[in-house]
Amino acid sequence: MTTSTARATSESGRVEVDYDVIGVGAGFAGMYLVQSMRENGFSVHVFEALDEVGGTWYANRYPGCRCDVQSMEYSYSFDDELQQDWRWTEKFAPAGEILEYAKHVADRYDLKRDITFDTRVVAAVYDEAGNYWTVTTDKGHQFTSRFVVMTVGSLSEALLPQFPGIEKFSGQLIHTGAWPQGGVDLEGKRVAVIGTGSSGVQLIPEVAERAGHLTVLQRTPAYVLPARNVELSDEFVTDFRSRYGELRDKARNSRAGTLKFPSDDLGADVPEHERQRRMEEAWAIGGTELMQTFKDIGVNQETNDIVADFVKSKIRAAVSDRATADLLTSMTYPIGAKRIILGTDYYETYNRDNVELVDVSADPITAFTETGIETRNAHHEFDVVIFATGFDAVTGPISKIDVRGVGGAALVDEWAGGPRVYLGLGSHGFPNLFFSTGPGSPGVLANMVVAIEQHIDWITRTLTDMRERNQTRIEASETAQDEWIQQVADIANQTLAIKADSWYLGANVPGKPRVFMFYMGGFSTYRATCEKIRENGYEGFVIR
Ligand code: NA7
Repeated sequence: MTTSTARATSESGRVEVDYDVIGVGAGFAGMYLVQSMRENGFSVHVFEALDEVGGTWYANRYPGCRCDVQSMEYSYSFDDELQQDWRWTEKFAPAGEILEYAKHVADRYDLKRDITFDTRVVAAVYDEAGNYWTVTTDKGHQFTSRFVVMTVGSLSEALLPQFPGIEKFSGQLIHTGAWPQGGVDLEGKRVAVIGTGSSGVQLIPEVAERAGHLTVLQRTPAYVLPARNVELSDEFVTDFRSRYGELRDKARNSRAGTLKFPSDDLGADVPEHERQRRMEEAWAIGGTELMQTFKDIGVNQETNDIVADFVKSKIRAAVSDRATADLLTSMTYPIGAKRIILGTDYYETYNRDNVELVDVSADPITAFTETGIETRNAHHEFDVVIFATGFDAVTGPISKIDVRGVGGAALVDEWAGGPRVYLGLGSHGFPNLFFSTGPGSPGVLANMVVAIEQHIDWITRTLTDMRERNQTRIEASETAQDEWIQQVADIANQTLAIKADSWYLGANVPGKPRVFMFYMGGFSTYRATCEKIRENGYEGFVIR
């Protein structure tokens, strides 16, 4: 074990540290952390496990991967010149283009000189006496900092179900979240895709084009809305750029950090023919437009049923085989309770001769064999098995790090019953540790880039205020944290989102506590709350 810099006690009695701030992860959050801290005169360093910036957009390079928030909105707003210069080509950007954007930003602001790649943070330990953190990497190096910011990403810990016999399989096993660099040759092969969440839905039509035969193993069907992705015209881009400032403000003051605004009407108040007309219009526009048609889709079961039935009718119209259509429409949870999925030709793909849908809820996977997958009633032979099985979301990557707070308390123990974070930003017992888009904040329910900028800006301003007042220690109070967690739970409990076994609740990970991880009161309300707390002298935080 080596230590990069010897620590010494300065004349002021304060322990000297290597950096003011260490960030963990160089996705969009870690990159902006470097930029923002630097701009404000803090020394900062970020460690990244992969060998490139971009986080999830670097790891998820499976065919068809793209963002479900419009590209002109899913981008940084901190520098007007950047948003004026960068030219997005499509309404919903493919992962590769988002990665190019991330690399462009890294080069443009020379971010990489403050990022160490190929280096995973394995531990972060707080020293109470000296009020600093020691961060240990998998290379055996230690670095100290006054503050640590977890910029680890929400969907960075791939979930690979451990089926019995998986090690015996002689073909290729791939997870969508760790797609091989050089791509995968699927030409003419017998391919399985396990999982029909966002990754599966984006991937399946692409695999069907290449594979000899594709078997989709579906446990729960998804509500898939047509993305209707298009190339962006010069006129559109020019107009958007000319109004960027105003549009960014609108997004920041919206429910989801996007330019989507729900209707003011309750489903029950709209006559049946008008409901139908609205839903048809929204379906034709595509994207998440359908989810904006009535104000109460997310909270009222009857309104939700109207929209869910509409989608099911569209699926039936698209899929020619009756039994397959039955399976694809067999969802029993409310629409929107799991993350809504945007697809392109997803349902139509099941009309191809080389595509088969297997229901693994009725006939579960029991084991892998040398040549394929065994279900209770059948054996399927494959050359390639693709796991589109999702992620140990939000808390997964944090719990992989041995985080120790006051008195050596382990974060994983403190969070054993679910994450405990005030405002999604700081945790009691873990002073000077911040989370970017952490549990208890709107997180993935908002446009992630907007949410990231809001969090990093808030953290930077907090550190700046503390520097001005010669303060060095900030910690969430236990009372404020308890109240916030209760508020987050109360809001979630008023919605239909708790009625699905989704990764929002940790329900996809065996043994993970079932706790709704996101603040559902809306991004604009959340942002205003964070600002008010700051203006009121950081209410709920103890600073000294
Ligand atoms: P998701 O949305 O968590 O989807 C994972 C899919 O894999 C889902 O259909 C799961 O079925 C299925 N799954 C998971 N484990 C199994 C096992 N053991 N057997 C069969 N099927 C399984 O992950 P994605 O990567 O698609 O999307 C994650 C987010 O990335 C997405 O929401 C966007 O925000 C971007 P289940 O529903 O659990 O029955």
